Amino acid sequence: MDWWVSMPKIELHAHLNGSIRDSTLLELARALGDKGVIDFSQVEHVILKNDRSLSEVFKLFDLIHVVTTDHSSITRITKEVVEDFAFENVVYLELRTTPKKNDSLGMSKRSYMEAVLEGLRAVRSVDVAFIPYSEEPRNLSSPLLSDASEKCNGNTRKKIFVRLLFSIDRRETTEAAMETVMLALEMRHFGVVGIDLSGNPAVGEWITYLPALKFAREQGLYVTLHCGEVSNSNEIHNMLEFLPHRIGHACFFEEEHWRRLKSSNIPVEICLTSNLRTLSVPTIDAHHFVDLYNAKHPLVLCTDDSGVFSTSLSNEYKIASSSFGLGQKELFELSKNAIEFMFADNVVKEDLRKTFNSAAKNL
Ligand code: 6MZ
Repeated sequence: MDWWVSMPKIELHAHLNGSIRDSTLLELARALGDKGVIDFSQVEHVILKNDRSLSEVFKLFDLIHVVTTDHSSITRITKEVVEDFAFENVVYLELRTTPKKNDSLGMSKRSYMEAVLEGLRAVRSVDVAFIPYSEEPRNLSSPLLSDASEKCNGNTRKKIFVRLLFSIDRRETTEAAMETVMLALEMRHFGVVGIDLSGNPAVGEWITYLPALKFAREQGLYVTLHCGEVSNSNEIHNMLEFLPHRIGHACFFEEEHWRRLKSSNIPVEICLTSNLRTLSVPTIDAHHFVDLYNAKHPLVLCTDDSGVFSTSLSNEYKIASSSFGLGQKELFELSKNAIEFMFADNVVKEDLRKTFNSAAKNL
């Protein structure tokens, strides 16, 4: 496991609230129990349960949202999630989250996202670079991006690039989806680079989100879609026709979908543990990773919800190695290749190529 931890990694599919630490979730739930907002004894076993079907996962998310959706909890979770990824040598993180509105807490989608940004600023143990270079004031060392050569215990401090994707939840209306896209455009200078479509795949219609997704792409935002998490041939077809910049999962694809995917070269975010836990693939041996990898299709390994599925990105690489017989060299290359599909500018990509090249010499 040590090797997979020390290898530099790129995470392109991580949901903020799905990446919450178990200990934090339990602590926040207990505090709400003490205040009488929830019955802690009823939720404890739901949190601690390990195997969940896809529909149970979405029930858990509803519970997580009750527990986490206030400004200070969101700030805390963001800080911890970034620290956890940086700790296992994730050098670039695209973190996605659904901007939420909650009138009773005075929360708007904007104030929710400001709480996330506060969490990025609150990280002390590593350098977090989330403001795009084009927005950095010249000749000023930004308080948000401290000097990467700063020493910590004699070692160069770790640095992690973070970019944000705003998620549209499939329960949302066209107007709500559009509001999320408008907010993403307004917050671009804080490293918001794209839009994700996610949420319970059994809910909602593609046509509802299409106007907002089209608008996002026209305005230069990147778009990634949860695609084929359940069997829905028409929707998968329509999503692939849309030509998103990336897709996540691709579990319930039919022959026609594979053909279209491969000919359009859309990179796929692969989440092995998530797909197994939610029974979206029958066994690891049957996972479409193998076919796509052999076809040299653009792929990236991701965690999806490291908290909910008790995994880490290092663990996903370890699973790929032991399940598909891939060696360290192949998986190092796979990890490095993700630079080509990330939603970041060329300055970041160049910086990361150097990181990987120097790691290749040292590992
Ligand atoms: C689809 C998922 C997901 O946005 O509150 N989410 N959507 N499929 C998945 N695979 C299992 N895992 C997470 O993070 C939690 C939200 O992310 C989406 C769901 O909408 C979930 O409510 P945020 O930070």
